[in-house]
Amino acid sequence: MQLDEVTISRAILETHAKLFSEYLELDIAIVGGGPSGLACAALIAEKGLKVGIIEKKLSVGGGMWGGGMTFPRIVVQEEGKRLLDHFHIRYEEYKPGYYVASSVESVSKLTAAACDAGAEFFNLTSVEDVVIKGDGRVSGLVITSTPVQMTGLHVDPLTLSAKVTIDATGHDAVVAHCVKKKGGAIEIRGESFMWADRAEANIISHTKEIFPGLIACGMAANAVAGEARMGAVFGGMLLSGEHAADLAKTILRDRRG
Ligand code: 48F
Repeated sequence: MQLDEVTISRAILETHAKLFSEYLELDIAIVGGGPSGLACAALIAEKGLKVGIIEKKLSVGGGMWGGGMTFPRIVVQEEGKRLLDHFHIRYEEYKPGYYVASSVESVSKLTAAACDAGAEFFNLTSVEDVVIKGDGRVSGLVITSTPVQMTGLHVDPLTLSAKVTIDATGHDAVVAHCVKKKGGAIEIRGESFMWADRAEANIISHTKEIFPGLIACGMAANAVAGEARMGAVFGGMLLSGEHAADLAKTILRDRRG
């Protein structure tokens, strides 16, 4: 077979433009492809909803790749073990209730699960603002190309719509800050000191709709709530992603009536 460079370029441009255009109207927009966003994406897309993951970096995985201080291992406690099983992530029991998994395998299998479930990824894409109109809820996102953002070039962004948005941007809680910056009534208390047990115990109650149409998930939920951080234990991230998926489904169902 003789390859033609223009056909390669056209294949990329035409297929991505078509997909991008279809995904400008989403059921669920997940901002951030870290562990909580990936788990959430896989568990919502599994139910047949149209899910897009917007990730500013080249690769998804967020803070999970590096494990603990570059040692590529993560710990998941008893409560999160069933999600390791759900995503076919292998682990060993280090001590009762402490399960250790490869961080690389964990990111890879969460990502594969999200792909298999039908979620679509938009990497190198940064969320820089939200759409809030007369109904007072977050109904879309303003997105730009990360290289454009990094270089500070004066290029206007694009916009997508989403019935529900999930802020899974980690410690920075970027989407919550976008809402607050323009006067939206969200109190962002900021992350507190390291206290793994407390942070993990409370993350589910902090995973909630923090503004109409916007759910905080993962470390963003703890940062908004003024909750502790937890370091390289990841059960709470998976469980928070699962809880955000359930909440998003309920919001959509209630809105349909
Ligand atoms: O930080 P991150 O991994 O968030 P998470 O899912 O998990 C937290 C843990 O990794 C760890 C921890 C607990 O074990 O303390 O830190 O809550 O992933 C957040 C993702 O959001 C992306 C960012 O690149 C990362 O991949 N992100 C951040 N800002 C934006 C964004 C933005 N403006 N637009 C798109 N993506």
